Amino acid sequence: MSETKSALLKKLNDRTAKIGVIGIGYVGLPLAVTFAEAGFEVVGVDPLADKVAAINRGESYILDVESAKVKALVESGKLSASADYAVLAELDAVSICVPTPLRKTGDPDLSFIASASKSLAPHLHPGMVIVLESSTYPGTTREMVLPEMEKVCGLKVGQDFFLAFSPERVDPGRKDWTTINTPKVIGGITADCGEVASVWYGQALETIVPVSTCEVAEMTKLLENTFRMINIGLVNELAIMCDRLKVDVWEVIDAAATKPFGFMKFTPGPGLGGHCIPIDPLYLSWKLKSLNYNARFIELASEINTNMPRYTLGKIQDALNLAKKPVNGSKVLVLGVAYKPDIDDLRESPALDVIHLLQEKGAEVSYHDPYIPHLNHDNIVLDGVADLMAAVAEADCVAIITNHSDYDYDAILDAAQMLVDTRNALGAKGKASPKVVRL
Ligand code: SAJ
Repeated sequence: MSETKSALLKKLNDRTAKIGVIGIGYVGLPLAVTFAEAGFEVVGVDPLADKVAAINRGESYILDVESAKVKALVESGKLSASADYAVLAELDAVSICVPTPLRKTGDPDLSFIASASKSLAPHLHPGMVIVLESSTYPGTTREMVLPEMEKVCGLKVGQDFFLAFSPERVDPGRKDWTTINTPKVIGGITADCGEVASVWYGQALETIVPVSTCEVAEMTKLLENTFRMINIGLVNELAIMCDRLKVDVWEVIDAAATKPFGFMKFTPGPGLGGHCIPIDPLYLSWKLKSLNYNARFIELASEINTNMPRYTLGKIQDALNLAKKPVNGSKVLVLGVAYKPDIDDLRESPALDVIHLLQEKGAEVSYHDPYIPHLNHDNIVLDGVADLMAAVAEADCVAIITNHSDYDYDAILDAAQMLVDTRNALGAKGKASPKVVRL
């Protein structure tokens, strides 16, 4: 074994290695806290000064990370944050947890990975391990990150420094599966890279799943999220088919879910939100296009999911029609705008599309979300209604878009004039009520 590798392994095993996490968001902050709690000294590196300042004040801005935990780690000197990439020169192990969104054209936006790589490269030194966590197409680590690092003359990957990919598996709002206990897939540019990254992460995480290459690790993540996106697309189309057949799609799905094997329950909704599920699979289909292959499943599922906000508008029109009211001029209250229940994240939320569509039709749209008091997003500027039940009673139609657990659905059903329930939040009572239209 090379001296460089054995010296690094020693520091990782005795946890004297200094850790960096570039991008302290919903993935990076839990990861930084997890490494710090394992006994490493960790620096969160982020260009956003307010995030850096918050961490150094001992404050968390991520729902899943308690401020008390951050404060204790900052006070003990285990955790700090900086906007200065030069701190990376003092570190031994660096995770890159930056966003991988889509451009307006629908193509992958790899600018965050590119800029993180360019900012890190000047500080690369022998005996460093780097792990990319951002969800991306197979080949990114080898084709984008590695060349940046190898520009640092004389350093050889797998000998002088080590580079791997490990997909994040954060499910925002989930309490049972956390950064520590969720199995972690890791694949290196070389076998030595994979080994060093696995030893590092294995100090803090319970289960490491080593795979042979970065590409396998990158593709694993895309399978996980494509699996979800396609199955959500399937049940969304099932909702449309059941509507035509006059069959209760919710009853069908619940009945199918009684099958103890060979079935996994997904439920229809007003669209596909979040920073991963609607986006990551399109990284895969984009890459395959460059290889002259059309990933039809992904394209079709994306088309169905993207159409669900418009399908939801149709349901709201149906509900108002039952009350002989046009959309134009009607008061519509949207309940829940986060992209899924019990979190405060708006990214790619279908609620924003539904609000846009309603406003285009001339509806007077208001909203309520216990986690999001104000909307200033995608040209929608609205304050959440202050008195929920008064707004429910006053609305010509209430549209349940995100079924937060906080809501008293019985009271809402009693007080509303008409309701559209896109999440089966009202259950059997909603099914039985003449004033409820369901997906
Ligand atoms: N949705 C449905 N029907 C379903 C499930 C979800 O309409 O049956 C909708 C949700 O309302 C939401 C969107 O799909 O708008 C995505 O929901 P999600 O829970 O699948 O996605 P995320 O992005 O919050 O978290 C997922 C993780 N979710 C689960 O494993 C349950 C996981 O796939 C990844 O760890 C994470 O994305 C990620 O970072 O990739």
